[in-house]
Amino acid sequence: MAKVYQSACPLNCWDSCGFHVTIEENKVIKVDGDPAHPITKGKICGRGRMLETRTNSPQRLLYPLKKINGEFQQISWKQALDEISNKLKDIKETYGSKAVFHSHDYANNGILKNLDQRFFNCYGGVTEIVGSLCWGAGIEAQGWDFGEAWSHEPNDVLNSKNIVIWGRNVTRTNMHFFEKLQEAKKQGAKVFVIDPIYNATAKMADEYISIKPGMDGLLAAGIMKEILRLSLEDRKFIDSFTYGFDDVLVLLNGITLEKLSKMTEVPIEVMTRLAKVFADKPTAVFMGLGMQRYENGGNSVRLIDALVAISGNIGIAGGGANYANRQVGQSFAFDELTLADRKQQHRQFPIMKQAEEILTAKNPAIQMIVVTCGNPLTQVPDSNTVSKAFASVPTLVVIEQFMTDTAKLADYVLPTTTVFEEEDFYYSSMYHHYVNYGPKLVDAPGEAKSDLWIWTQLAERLGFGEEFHLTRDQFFAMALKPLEEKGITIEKLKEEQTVELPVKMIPWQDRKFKTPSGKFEFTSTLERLKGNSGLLKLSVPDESKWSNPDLANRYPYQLLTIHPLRSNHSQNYQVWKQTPKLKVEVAQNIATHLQLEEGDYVRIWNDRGEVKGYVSILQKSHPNVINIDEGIWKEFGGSVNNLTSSRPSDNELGSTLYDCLVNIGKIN
Ligand SMILES: Nc1nc2c(c(=O)[nH]1)N[C@H]1C(S)=C(S)[C@@H](COP(=O)(O)OP(=O)(O)OC[C@H]3O[C@@H](n4cnc5c(=O)[nH]c(N)nc54)[C@H](O)[C@@H]3O)O[C@H]1N2
Ligand SMILES: Nc1nc2c(c(=O)[nH]1)N[C@H]1C(S)=C(S)[C@@H](COP(=O)(O)OP(=O)(O)OC[C@H]3O[C@@H](n4cnc5c(=O)[nH]c(N)nc54)[C@H](O)[C@@H]3O)O[C@H]1N2
Ligand code: SF4
Ligand SMILES: [Mo]
Repeated sequence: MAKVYQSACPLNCWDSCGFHVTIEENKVIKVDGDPAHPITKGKICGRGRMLETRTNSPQRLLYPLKKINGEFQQISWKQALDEISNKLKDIKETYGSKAVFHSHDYANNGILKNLDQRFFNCYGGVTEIVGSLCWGAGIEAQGWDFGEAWSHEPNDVLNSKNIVIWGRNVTRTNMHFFEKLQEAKKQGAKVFVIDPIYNATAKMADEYISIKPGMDGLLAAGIMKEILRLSLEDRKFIDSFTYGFDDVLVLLNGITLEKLSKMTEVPIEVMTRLAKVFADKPTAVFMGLGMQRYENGGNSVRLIDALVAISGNIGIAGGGANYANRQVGQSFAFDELTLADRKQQHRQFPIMKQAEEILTAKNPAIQMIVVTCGNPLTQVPDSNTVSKAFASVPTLVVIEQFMTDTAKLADYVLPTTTVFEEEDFYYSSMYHHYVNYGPKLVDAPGEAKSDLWIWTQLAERLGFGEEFHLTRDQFFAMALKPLEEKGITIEKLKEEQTVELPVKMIPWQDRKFKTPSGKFEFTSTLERLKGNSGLLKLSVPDESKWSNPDLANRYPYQLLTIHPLRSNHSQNYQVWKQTPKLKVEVAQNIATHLQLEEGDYVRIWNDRGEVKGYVSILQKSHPNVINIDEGIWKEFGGSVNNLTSSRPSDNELGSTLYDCLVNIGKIN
């Protein structure tokens, strides 16, 4: 008989939903939203529902595989684990543990997924990833300005008079925030959307502001100039709680509004109107992550933070420079979980540059790559170099559920469980502050095993098995230790399914910032201490007519590769009912200029690579913009990351995935 159980979404997503999962005879039948979950309220997206299809898919990896003479052959777990652990032993003895590179991302937001780091730390410390393709530039930027990237709790938006959605594709990527927006709008709040693409959120907005990609910092500067000209700034906040305001004045006085309007391609009267909106408090800004995936991404977020600060919208109900909420992740005891103090050796590769670093690494060169919770061949920029790098290493081990582009390249593929086949608890530091519990509901198919089982088996063979001789409950308790005194335990989480974390609901209400000066910093003292200027800049993307006119002549169009509607990155394309096709969305002016029609087959290229796909015309988007949704597999026409650049952002910790010029032509 079918029975419904509570569970949780593991996907890397803003919303971290609670689930109702129907199980019949050890099989997942249906995945729905948990009506009792405070954010989910019974509604989930297609990606969540498709976890049923993914779990039951005949394409699931079921047995350990080893590549022999270019072909995968099924081997036993014993053979796979013995061979991999022997290689790990030999590598450590001969080259040192740093000769192993751990390539990972955050495909699964379970707390126990962090135990991969426990394994590699106990092994002796490996070459690790630093930075993030996803949100790195903005997190670092808010670290400089506030001392931390913290957001307001979801319901606080109902206190806002004005809500500015700055480059977040809310309807598509953050659906439960969209519901809150609708509620706020019903109560009379005005919604503004700043985005180069006229997306579904823009359609519901009171005003859509079309902007040239990568120019958000300059728009913030223009609005600040108007706020100051009209004397709308919050003098009290600036004088009492900020540092470096004189530097902002110097910066803004060095450029005219006309120039800012020309560069952002936003009319001056819009800047004036937005100045008044920011002064009509409380005004909340909700930044997305797309707009910081540019060379100037960190600086763009800093200029938006500065705008929110001078208008006095920080630390007040209904205000805020909302980006991510790191308070959530900071609630757990990661050092104990990962045994951070156990590593003896240590080396870091920036996540963007992992391919180049692998190809050039010396002392030691990379001998083995282990991939967990990631699909770097599809998701990391400059795929052609990534392919070359991952193919160049003697041993590539990929722990996966599906035969992805990365898995295809592997020497060993180890089949792993999906969310409903193991117990964990799930959280996301992107939007809300609730943690969800997910029990084991069904057995894994074939011989698929959890990541934790794999680490435990390898640890036994490498002589540190005792560090994994803990039950899941013991690991959970370890992670939740800092919350114990507030009454949050694994027992409570199991009983209540969803628990609210004790975070600050309105950050910076006490005006005590986590910066070295204790103030909001327009000029970063943290950066000054490192010998840098720490000043805000009026910077532009690396690939633009303002910074590289020759390149812009050859490649006149800006390529965005935003997140797909019906897939979480590369995770869902293979289970769609219809075979995916690469869709090339082009601005109307490009279509007119090149006489492109809906459905035309086109090539998009730059010096790094090319892809081919079918035209779809974007209505009302900013001129000269092309979009191809990210994540599509090679066999369906991908990867779009053939075209993107591996340069890091201005503060080194973010990506420049959308800072990408291309050309386009029809294939006859
Ligand atoms: N459906 C779906 N939802 C997802 C995911 C998914 O893969 N699919 N992934 C999840 C993850 S990991 C993340 S990081 C989040 C990302 O969530 P979002 O930040 O919402 O998504 P992005 O696709 O990165 O880009 C968002 C918006 O930024 C706009 N944009 C691009 N460049 C600029 C610019 O220069 N200026 C401005 N103002 N806007 C710009 C794009 O047009 C797009 O509307 O989504 C999460 N949710
Ligand atoms: N061009 C372009 N590139 C992008 C982006 C973009 O906007 N444009 N977005 C970037 C962003 S925001 C992000 S977050 C990254 C995401 O990059 P990734 O996290 O690498 O992307 P996913 O497609 O989610 O791939 C994760 C893989 O992990 C596997 N997996 C799922 N669960 C588990 C598990 O429990 N254990 C193990 N071992 N494996 C599991 C899945 O099957 C999947 O193949 O991509 C980045 N890349
Ligand atoms: S992918 Fe996001 S919105 Fe969809 S079910 Fe999972 S957490 Fe909810
Ligand atoms: Mo992300």
